Amino acid sequence: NAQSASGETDLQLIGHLTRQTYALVLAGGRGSRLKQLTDWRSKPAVPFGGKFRIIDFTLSNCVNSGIRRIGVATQYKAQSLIRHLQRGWSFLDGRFDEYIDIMPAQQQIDESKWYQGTADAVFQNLDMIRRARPEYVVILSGDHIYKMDYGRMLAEHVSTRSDLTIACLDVPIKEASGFGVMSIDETGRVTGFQEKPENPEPMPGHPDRALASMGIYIFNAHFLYEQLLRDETDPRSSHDFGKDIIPYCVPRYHLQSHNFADSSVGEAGKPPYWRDVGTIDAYWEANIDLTHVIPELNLYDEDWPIWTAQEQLPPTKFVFDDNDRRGIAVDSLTAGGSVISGATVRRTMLFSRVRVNSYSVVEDSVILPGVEIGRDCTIRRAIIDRGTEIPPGTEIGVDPVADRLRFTVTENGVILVTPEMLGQEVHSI
Ligand code: ADQ
Ligand code: ADP
Repeated sequence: NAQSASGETDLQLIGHLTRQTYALVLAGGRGSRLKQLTDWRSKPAVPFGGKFRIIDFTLSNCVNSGIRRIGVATQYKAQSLIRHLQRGWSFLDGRFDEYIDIMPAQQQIDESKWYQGTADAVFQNLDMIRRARPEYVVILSGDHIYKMDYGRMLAEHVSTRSDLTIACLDVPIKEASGFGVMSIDETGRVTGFQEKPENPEPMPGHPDRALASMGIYIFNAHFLYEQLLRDETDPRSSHDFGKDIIPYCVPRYHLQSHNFADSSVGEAGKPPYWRDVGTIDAYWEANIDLTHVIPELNLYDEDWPIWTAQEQLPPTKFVFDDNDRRGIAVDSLTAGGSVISGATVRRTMLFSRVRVNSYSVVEDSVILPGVEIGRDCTIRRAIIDRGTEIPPGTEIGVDPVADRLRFTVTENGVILVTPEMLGQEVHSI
């Protein structure tokens, strides 16, 4: 029938467009609101969801959308990120013209000059992008958790004949000053853009919502090159997309908005999922949400797999021994290589290679890879960073005064524990 025939044509068209696209993932940010979680690694390299790192979501979106020529611009403490990309993403090794280019800041042009704004990060890698001869360039951030089909956004970008398309979602107005805030006309064309305004403009008819840029841009490649070259010679520019390039382009060119709801990948009837996980509280909450009976984010969708570096690990073992000490975990996720012996784990995200020993109770917590929890510990509402050894008998989340003396405690009472806070060396990041 006519409908399925046109659906097929759409898919063919999108497949054609994604093959002409280069994706550049900005992965240089520290994410300083994540406190000590980003002392040794950049935000995109922070572990998330038991097996993944934050950047895996953006990269999986690329691969699942059919965009397989990808650059990753790194900057702040990139070692852990680069190692992860080499271990997990090297299947894009250039065969079939599918690849990941790692673009470390300090190796380009002038060694003393790190990237300035986000536009400068792209400008410094322009040669690498040009060599791929793309028609379209997607600029992404490696900082967010979401599932999105960039192909659908690309199709809209092409059908509206735009120079630049910006993905957006509506956010509560009180959070809007952390974003680029846009106004659009009835055709979706962008008519105004303010980066992180103090008084964000509400959406027409919705005084409590604002239209926020997600920092996801699709440029016609030649238009991008022109704009970057122009911007780079402007002495007043801070060389940032949100601060400089987009405000300059709004009155001069065709900028289109793309509604995230139209390309978000999720179950029908569920609100589109997008999280910044930029603070300790948001990070804890997004991980704990995955332990709920029906989480907001579905990691089990085989049509949209999240790819990552998989360690070769034995299965997790639960030991229920002769003395009736039960090793159990309920409402929890556990990655491979862990042993839960004679301990109780509830509503907790356990990453790989975790040990929880007898008489210990762990609740509402996020336990990163390689953590060892000794006997007789009580741990509640905590994030325990990679490789921390929790000595026997430790209490975390029991006495707020004692917690504040040793650990980082958030407004919402989430406790961050790192090896250094316990006087231990950091062995792995
Ligand atoms: P922010 O996220 O606040 O706002 P920014 O700090 O520039 O903008 O970071 C954007 C992305 O680029 C992040 O992923 C960061 O890690 C990375 N990054 C920053 N500087 C970099 C550099 N020099 N080199 C490599 N990577 C770098 C942006 C937009 C807003 C929009 C929000 C949505 O400016 O308009 O609303 O994203 O989150
Ligand atoms: P913990 O006893 O604190 O849980 P251990 O590392 O001592 O941690 O032991 C892990 C698990 O291995 C124990 O829970 C127990 O089930 C099992 N185990 C340890 N020692 C023995 C033993 N001597 N005989 C049988 N099982 C044992």
